[in-house]
Amino acid sequence: MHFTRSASLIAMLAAAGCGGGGHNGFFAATPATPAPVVTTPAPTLAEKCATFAGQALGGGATVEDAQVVAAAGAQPEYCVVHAKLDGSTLRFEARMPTSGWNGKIAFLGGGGFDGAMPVATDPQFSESILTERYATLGTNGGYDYPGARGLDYFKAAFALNPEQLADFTYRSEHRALPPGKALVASFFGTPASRSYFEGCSMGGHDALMQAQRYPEDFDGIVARAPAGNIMGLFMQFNRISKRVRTPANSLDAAKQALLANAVLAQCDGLDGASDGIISRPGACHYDPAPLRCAAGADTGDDCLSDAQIGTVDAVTSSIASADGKWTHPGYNPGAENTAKGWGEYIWPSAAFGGNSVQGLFSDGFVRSFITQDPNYDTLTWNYDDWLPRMGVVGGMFEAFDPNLAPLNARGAKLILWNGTTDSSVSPRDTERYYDNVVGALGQAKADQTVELFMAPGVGHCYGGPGPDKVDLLKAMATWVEQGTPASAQSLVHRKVDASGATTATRPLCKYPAYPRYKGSGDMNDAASFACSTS
Ligand SMILES: [Ca+2]
Repeated sequence: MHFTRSASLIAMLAAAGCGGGGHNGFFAATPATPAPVVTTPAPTLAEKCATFAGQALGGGATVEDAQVVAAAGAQPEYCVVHAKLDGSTLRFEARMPTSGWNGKIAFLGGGGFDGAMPVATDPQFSESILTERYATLGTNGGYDYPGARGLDYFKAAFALNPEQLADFTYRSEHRALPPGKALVASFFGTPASRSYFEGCSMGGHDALMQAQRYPEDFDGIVARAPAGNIMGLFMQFNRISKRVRTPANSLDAAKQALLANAVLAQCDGLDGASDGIISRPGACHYDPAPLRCAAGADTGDDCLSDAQIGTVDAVTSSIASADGKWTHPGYNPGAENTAKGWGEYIWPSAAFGGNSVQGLFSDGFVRSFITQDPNYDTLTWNYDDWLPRMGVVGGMFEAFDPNLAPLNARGAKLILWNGTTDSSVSPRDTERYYDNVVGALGQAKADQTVELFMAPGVGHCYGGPGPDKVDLLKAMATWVEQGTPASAQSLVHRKVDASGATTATRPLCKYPAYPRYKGSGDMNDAASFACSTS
């Protein structure tokens, strides 16, 4: 359509030029007039969008479709392009604003077992992706999960396919980045000046994979609730879910509240504020023994049986495989009775056939990644019987390598972030990873490259009693482009209500510091807190 319009415009301009030439032609001695300069107006980006359909991109990918999508909410009008890696089921999506592009790429990490394109409007992503008009890229993780996500989604059948397993576990973003960059450069007529990556959960895992295995790919990487210790995570998921699937081992709502209140009574005030937010989980050292029922039997909702205490111990304690290669540190106590605490991943639900979200995910992992038997009885699984296969899968999937020297040498940056009541990606694991990086690089080099911020009272990726919103991509861009580390930007976590209004703020404290109440002032105001390590 736009070519037709341009062509008619050229015809009009040419006609006007001929008229002028006619006047000049009246004087015979006049030197030959140069041909009139006719410029074809460049198509607008919106007009350009559809021309990409069917195009081959550098990097072995072909565009499937391209169309303009009207602005909606925070999302400005954009050109959406879907492309497929040739000979593969790996696909990626680009969303490129049709005006006001900031010249940069934000690559979005997916979530769960992937199978769909991540979108920047999801609440785990930084708001500046849309407000500052990044071009976004994201992949399907190597395969498309068809239709709505039912329980079959968690079976992760794709992992039985070696190519899809490789794409999902470590390489989908790395493969999609070159054609994605080529597409962005072609669309805007200039390459992106910077490329950033942001993801949460499995997207956080992917963020760590980029930082460790492909340090040349991105200028800055934001890893929220990063499931880098993915092998240990699934071992712990299986361990806990095996227990809670036996009803006598699980805690009903009243017992969950009993436990949560006992934990708060011991640990809430350790940060100076009795506000329902445990900001020093590492100092909590909670022991459920005082809640034990008489003789350890289940005698009612005012106590825990030995089996139930065993479950609390399983959730909060560490495990390790016999070869010492795969470990998990357990989860923090706190928020045992809320959806964005232990409720989200740990407790079983009738809606899941008596299974938990941890159980659904780990069943898929055990059956499709490890045993490669869709009917394997996951209640009998013992990781120590599968160490060779754990080694093969972990060699692709684990993203817990603390050697960030290549990232440091490039001058690229990594921001780590985790909620303290996350019951999927353990906050202890993210702290441990940071500590390991400091151990590998030394504090001075680590400080050039990585910072960790814990979000007290925040669950998996967002939500929970604690303030949870912070634009870490903006913080990253400021660090990379202006040299000011995130920890020197006076950042705050915000809690927002349904209308988007801020109802509470807390300072972001660079780990190992936490926000400590000064003893006076509004507990909903960040100014009433100071970052402290004691
Ligand atoms: Ca507190």
